[in-house]
Amino acid sequence: MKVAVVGATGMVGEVMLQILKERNFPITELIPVASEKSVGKEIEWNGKKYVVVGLQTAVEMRPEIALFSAGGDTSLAWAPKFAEVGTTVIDNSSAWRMDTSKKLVVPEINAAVLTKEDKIIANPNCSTIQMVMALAPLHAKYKIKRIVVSTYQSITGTGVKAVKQLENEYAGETGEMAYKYQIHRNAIPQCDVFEDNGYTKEEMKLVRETQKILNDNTIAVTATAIRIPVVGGHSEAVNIQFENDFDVAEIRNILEQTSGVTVQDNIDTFTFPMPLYAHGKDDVFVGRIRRDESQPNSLNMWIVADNLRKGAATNTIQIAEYLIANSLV
Ligand code: 2RA
Repeated sequence: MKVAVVGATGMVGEVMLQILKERNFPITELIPVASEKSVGKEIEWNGKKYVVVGLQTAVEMRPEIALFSAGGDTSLAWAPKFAEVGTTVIDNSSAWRMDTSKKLVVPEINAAVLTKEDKIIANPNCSTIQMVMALAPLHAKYKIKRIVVSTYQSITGTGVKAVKQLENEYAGETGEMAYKYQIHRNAIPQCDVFEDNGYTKEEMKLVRETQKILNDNTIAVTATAIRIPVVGGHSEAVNIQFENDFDVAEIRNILEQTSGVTVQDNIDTFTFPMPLYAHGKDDVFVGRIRRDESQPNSLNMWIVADNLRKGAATNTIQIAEYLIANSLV
């Protein structure tokens, strides 16, 4: 399989390369792609050296698959060009997620929607992926009526500039700011820009993408997305109201049986998920599972995942693996 990684020198791109190697993805030819300023750079992957190429060169090389993490503008401009030469694009930006003609996929949940005709496939937002991984099996069993989610998001979701800002602030140095405010010893209630309704794009992604992936626009979702100075992954406090009542032990059992989900939930042994320990892992970790005693048919839980892995790179590569396994590329 000839595979292009578009954004190969970025934070998610580098994790995609790492995971392609970890999972022994069937690559016969790797095409690392980046912006003009990185063209010509050498990268090493799987014991071999590769020269970074530009987008037009990569299109002309006609890869079977192109894994994108290069921002929405690049994806809007170049994903169609790859698709025109027969490449299947799996894109990490938000550019195509809400396009009604494009599939938005978490393989464990809705990979079955994919067909040979899908040449541009959207990878959901990291905070959406980890939430729906835990909620999809519960929705199937108890039918979700409403979700209230507060996220506590890693600075790696913003990118290298944010990591550098935190390092500078740790060291008491000044430097380029990724955020309007200091992030060290702080919590910033803004992830991405604000929309007209007073919610940020990040919060509205949790609303819109959840409904699309679960294929149910009756699910009410409201979100608050917070940036905090951690690097291991995103954490989410989720309150779910179901149409039907449930048994907490059965909820826990369903989650324990769910592929890609690990339940870490025992307050007697202080066992619960934390980003420090989710870092570098592909599972979605769920704990603090408990009935919401303030209203009927309602549950609280805490969900943690590495936002660069299952939240981005791993999910993207799992989609590609599904396409290959089902002869869709
Ligand atoms: C963030 N989910 O964390 C967004 C984009 N990676 O900033």
